[in-house]
Parts: sequence; C-alpha cells; structure tokens
Amino acid sequence: MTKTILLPLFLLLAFVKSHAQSDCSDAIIVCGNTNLDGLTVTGFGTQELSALNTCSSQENNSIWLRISIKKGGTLGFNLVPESTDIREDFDFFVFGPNETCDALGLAIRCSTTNPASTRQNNNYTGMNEIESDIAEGPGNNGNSFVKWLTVADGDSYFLVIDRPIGNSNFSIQWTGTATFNSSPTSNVPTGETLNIVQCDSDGTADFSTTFDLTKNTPIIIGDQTGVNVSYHKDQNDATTSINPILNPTSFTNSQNPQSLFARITNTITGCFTTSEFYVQVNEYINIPAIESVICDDAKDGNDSNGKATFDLNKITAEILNAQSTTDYILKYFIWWIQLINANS
Ligand SMILES: [Ca+2]
Ligand SMILES: [Ca+2]
Ligand SMILES: [Ca+2]
Ligand SMILES: [Ca+2]
Repeated sequence: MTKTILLPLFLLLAFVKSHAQSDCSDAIIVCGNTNLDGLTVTGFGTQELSALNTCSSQENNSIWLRISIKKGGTLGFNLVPESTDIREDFDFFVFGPNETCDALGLAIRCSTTNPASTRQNNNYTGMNEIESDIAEGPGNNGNSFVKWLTVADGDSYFLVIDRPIGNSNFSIQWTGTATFNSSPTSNVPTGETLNIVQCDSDGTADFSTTFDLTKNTPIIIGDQTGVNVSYHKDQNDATTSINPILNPTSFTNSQNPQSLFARITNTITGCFTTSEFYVQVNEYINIPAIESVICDDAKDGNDSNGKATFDLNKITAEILNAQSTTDYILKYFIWWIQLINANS
C-alpha cells in the first residue's frame, strides 16, 4: 500500500460469539453508530451465492450487511480479523445498488483471494481507492483488495462477508467519503433508569411476576419521531429484530433478575439502537393485621371523647417484629388515596 486512505467515517463492528445473520433476509443494517456487538460468523444458513459471479466461491461462514447511503461519495472498507494468523481467510461479495434479496443480480465487487497463498504480510481484505480490479480470487489470484465503490445518495448495497477458512471474529473499518444514515438514540435522562423493580405481589411467592415493559418506551423515545420500540429476551434477537416479546405490557420474568433488551428502530431507514436493562422481583412483605388498643385519657382535655394519642413507632416495632428497622421504611396514611398518590 503506497497511498494514505482518508478515513472520514469510521465504524467498528465488534463480532463476538452469538448467532449469525447468515441470510440476506436477516441482513444487519449498517448505520452511523449502530452497536453491532453480539454477532459472529458461523454457518451460512441458506446457500445464496451460487452462480452469482462470486469469484468462484460461495457461502461458508457468512454474515450479511445492508448498507444504506445517506450522502453519496466513495465507499470502501478494511476488514481486519481479530486473529493475525495468515491462515484466517475472509472473503466478501457486494451486491447493488438497490437490489432485493430475491433478485441480487451479479456481485459488483468480490474478493476470494487466500492471504496465505499469496504470501501477504497480513490477513486483511477490503475495498480501497488504490485498486483498479473489481473481482479477484480464488487462491493466489489477487491481493485481497479491490476497487472501492462510488455511491449515490439513498443507494443501498448488500455486503456479504464470508470466512471459508479459520475461526476468527473480525472488525470492519469503513473508508471513503460516503455517509450512512444515523441511528436513533436511546439516551436515558440522568436520574431515570430502564430497570424495573417490583414486589412479588401476585399471590404466589416465587420471585416471578408480571411487568409492564412499555413503561420504558417513552423514556427511550424521548423527543424522537418516526421510531418504534420493541423488547427482546437476548441481544441477538434485538440486533436482528426477531422474536419480540409479544405482550410487553404484561411480561412475566423467568429469571430473577432477568436481562432484557429494548430496540429503537427508525421506521424509514431501519437504523436502530439497542439497550440492555433488567427486571427484578423483590420479596413481597406481608404486613400483619395489627389492632392497637389504648385507654382514653385527658391529654386532649377530655377523657371520654374516644380520642387519644397513639405512638405509631410502637406499632412499627410490632410489624417489623425482629426485622431490622434500617431495611424497611414504614409510612402511615389515614386515607387510601394518600397512599396511592404517595406511590405514583
Ligand atoms: Ca445464506
Ligand atoms: Ca480472502
Ligand atoms: Ca486486487
Ligand atoms: Ca409471583
């Protein structure tokens, strides 16, 4: 490499162990700051790269990304395996612009060069401004880099990354002048939390109860428009937008505490952000029925008006019995509505 590549946009995709998005229909939408933790390449799902001019290869361990361009320009990337082992071989294939999964057309860029066969000094691959070839490989044909794309506003492309040999995770560094749509944000205001803690007050003391997860929706959305929020049981489901919790207004926890994931999605661009939070069930405190009886006295000026002064601290001690007075706070209300208002 003899020229310096400008890096006006930079996105690191961290791929760690989880499930793969190995089919076009599950393609991950690449946005400005989408957090793509929790992904890896294992298997290929349905074989979708046969006979598509894919540099004499097909899917082995693949992941599909969908790139939506906000502002056109040049678009390249450097794919860097986590392992520096030269035998780690990543290939890629680009389809577009604006193709659909059922009509991908022929790959407009692909590289299936094997870095060990070509005696490269690293196992990187990608597209850059230096190269003039648009397809290379397999084996020792090529140098693992092909010419980057010139893209227009609003274009979309599929980028398929495949690992025929090796077992490393990888990251991608985007290069060029094009920009992606930005993701919605999930900025929980200071002093608020998405975590929901409730007492087990459903009559069965099993540390399981129902939660209204949608209480978090307005907190996540804030003042953003054109977005929706879904709730998922694991990171992979949230990232790939599958298996939303079907009745988020009455979700019953199966673990305590239980981690859950909210996904906020822009309904036009598909850009999204995920947030982790937890629901937790605390033990239900059963307050024993207490009847406190004292004799009328003259402290209020009348020893027969049926009114006298009670020391509620004595009742607190009776309710708590041997339990620590620092673990619990007891409050007393004359009217039920006062109690309701105090808890709302
Ligand atoms: Ca596939
Ligand atoms: Ca390769
Ligand atoms: Ca080349
Ligand atoms: Ca329960």
